[in-house]
Amino acid sequence: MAEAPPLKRKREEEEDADGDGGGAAAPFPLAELRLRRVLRESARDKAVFLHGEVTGPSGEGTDALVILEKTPFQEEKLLDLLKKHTKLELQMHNDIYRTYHLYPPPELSEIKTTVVYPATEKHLQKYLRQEAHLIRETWEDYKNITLPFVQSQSFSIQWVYNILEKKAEADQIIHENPDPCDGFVLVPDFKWNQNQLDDLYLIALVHRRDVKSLRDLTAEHLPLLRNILQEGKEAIMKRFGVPGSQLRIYLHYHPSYYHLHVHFTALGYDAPGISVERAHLLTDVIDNLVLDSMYYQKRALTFALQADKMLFKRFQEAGRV
Ligand code: M7G
Repeated sequence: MAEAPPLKRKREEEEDADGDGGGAAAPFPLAELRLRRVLRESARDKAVFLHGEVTGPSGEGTDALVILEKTPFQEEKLLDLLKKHTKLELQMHNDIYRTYHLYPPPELSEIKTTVVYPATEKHLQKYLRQEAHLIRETWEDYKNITLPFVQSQSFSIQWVYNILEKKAEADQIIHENPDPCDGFVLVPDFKWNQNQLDDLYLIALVHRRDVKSLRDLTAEHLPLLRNILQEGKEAIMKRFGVPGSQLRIYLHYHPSYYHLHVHFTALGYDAPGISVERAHLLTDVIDNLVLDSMYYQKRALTFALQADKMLFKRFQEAGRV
């Protein structure tokens, strides 16, 4: 088990209501949440995704997405976990084999809780368990089907601008290259609670705002991508002591947010979204662009789409699935 990062800083509890990320936020009214449905649960990830509704003073409800997730063990807290007011209740005993229910004190049984509030239908859809199909998107498909759809429908990227403009998570920045063209900001991903390195997860957000995804990349972006690779690895080594050879550094295609960003995760961590149909290693992306500047405007890219996603319907209407 890896040691805790040398520095853990507490995040702002939430973004403020106007979305610019500044100022103190009112706490999320968890006790007033009405559970509408369980969108998905994962025994493997020990996580559950909930659609809830918060009823305001006027009586009408606002949708909220709540993700509850059990966190990995922290080595330095194990002694406390075994000794400190922990209740051990026998479940079964057979010969030399016993299983127990262990009830730790509340401070040692944290559940990481992510809240999107107010949540849009798209946020809820993202976590709803549905049947998926592989799509093989040619450049023509991208131009004719995907791009118009993305331009009209994609998630707001205000949170990205808040980070780039230091309106949110400014105290979280691990590294910044301020160059407006070839620079980026490296911050912990909000999937990571920063308590242990086992599930280390950071993202590099580029300063320039004209690159949506892998599809926009050409050789012009090589200096930017090389900066992210090199400086990102160095900054993570310096801050967390994890060498570049133990990092998985990749882009998603499709991403959820169409502002170019690169994921840095611990190699030993099976982070969501590392499957072959979604993750593209940054080193491979750089090599492909060196070979052919128009590589990502020429080749077909494969990704999985859930059957009830609007984009899937567009591909169906165009006779592409
Ligand atoms: P993606 O490839 O666009 O989509 O990655 P995915 O969420 O389906 O993987 C965006 C990444 O940004 C994800 O790893 C998110 O966990 C992360 N992320 C999303 N939001 C809204 C925030 C945020 O407000 N702060 C931080 N630090 N990370 C975020």
